[in-house]
Amino acid sequence: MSRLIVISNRVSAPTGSTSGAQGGLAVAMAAALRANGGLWFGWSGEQTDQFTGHINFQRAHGVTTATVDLEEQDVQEYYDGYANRTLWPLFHYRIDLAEYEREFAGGYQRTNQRFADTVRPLIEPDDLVWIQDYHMFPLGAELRQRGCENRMGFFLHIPWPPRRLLGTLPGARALVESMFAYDLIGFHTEEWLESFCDYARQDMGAVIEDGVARLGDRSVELIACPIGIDAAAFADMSKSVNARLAYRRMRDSADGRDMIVGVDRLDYSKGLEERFLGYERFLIEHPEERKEVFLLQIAPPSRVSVESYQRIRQSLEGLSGRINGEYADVDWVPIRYVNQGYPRDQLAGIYRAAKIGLVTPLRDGMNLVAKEYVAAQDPADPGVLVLSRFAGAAEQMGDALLVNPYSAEEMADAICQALRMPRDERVRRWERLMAGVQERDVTWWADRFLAALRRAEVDA
Ligand code: ADQ
Repeated sequence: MSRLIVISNRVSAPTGSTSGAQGGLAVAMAAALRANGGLWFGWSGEQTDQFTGHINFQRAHGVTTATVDLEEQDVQEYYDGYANRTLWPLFHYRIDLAEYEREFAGGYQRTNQRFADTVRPLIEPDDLVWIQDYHMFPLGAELRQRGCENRMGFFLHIPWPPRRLLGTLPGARALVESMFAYDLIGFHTEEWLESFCDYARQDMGAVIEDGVARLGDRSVELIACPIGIDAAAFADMSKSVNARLAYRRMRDSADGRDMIVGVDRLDYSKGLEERFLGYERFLIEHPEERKEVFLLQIAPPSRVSVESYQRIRQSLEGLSGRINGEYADVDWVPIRYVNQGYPRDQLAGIYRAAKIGLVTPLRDGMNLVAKEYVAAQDPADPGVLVLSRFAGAAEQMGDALLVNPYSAEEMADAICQALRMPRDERVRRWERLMAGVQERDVTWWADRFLAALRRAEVDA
């Protein structure tokens, strides 16, 4: 059987825990690597003065990881620059925030070439190569140029933007053309896949038939393959001692009030300002409910060196301060806004204590918080998921209350509906959501992608 080479910007070394303490992606990759052998390659997260290509191998719990340090300039241009200031905003429909700089594009290409030079000698002829996410679009083509004829798959964890938006990116064509080096490309949803096809067809003249896109003498198979969570482990974890303690702490501090919870990286794509405004609208329209609920928003800062992330942080501080100043009373604060991360077991307890999971990104490839919230609920008395129509997860989670996050009114109505929803309806909706979360978990996702990659037609 062929070995597996996973390549992603960052690598999560397995901890050996089976309790859901690690994120789903790390668990699924570790399981696939244990089953197939091979290794996981990526950036160490460390910076050096000069790129040396020295690989640091580590072996833990049956998985080999191989990481390299990057030069400071690479980190600035490839990671902070092209990945996080160009592609991330553009692919989340925020061309107003996207920065198009030649240095970023050049640094991105150079760093991908460095990754290709470094990982190429580690790849044996029969290995399956699986490259992850927007940091590494051109890596497949770079590896092909270095004589790599292996089966190669790519999975995109974020949305694919509409064709007219992508058209604003200098070099968009070349980027998409480079993706034809892969044998298989996976997206979370049909919608992202369709957008890719639209660009490839209309702007590049690709021919797409039966899930295969052809351009010149290259062809690539395309699939929608939604990622899931490690559902069984997460559900178990929601009953662990630490989860129970967190649950108790929340219930005690709630003092009989209903808790609404939001958990997100602090990122403009997650719609946090709109969420606060939707919640404020609910407070305005339902003064009688004011002291009966509160919103707990957990949002650990991310990508702090990027200016747009500093701005969103400031703006959320202002907004939560204003709303609290306007509506709080001596014995009640409407928003508890917390800027720190929590261990996953505590998070599970917090989700379980919340009557509503408010997951309202403006755009999201999938959104795993929606699935974690469902997995953590008490089957006898589950809470209600309020989910943005614009999260990839909405394609699978039609039993949530789906909302347009740009509409404060819709969000306010959904909060009200969720708070008043009878228990039997909550149970009915939750059972269907949970069945989906369990069936299509992260192992299902990895197995399905790898099975498709093994079957994919390979160009001669
Ligand atoms: P993200 O944008 O990071 O992922 P998401 O899918 O919601 O978004 O995953 C976030 C993860 O971080 C969740 O597992 C969550 O529990 C954890 N997390 C968030 N806040 C936390 C906190 N305060 N403390 C502890 N943990 C916290 C990208 C894409 C998504 C896609 C995933 C996977 O943007 O759309 O679903 O990759 O493909």
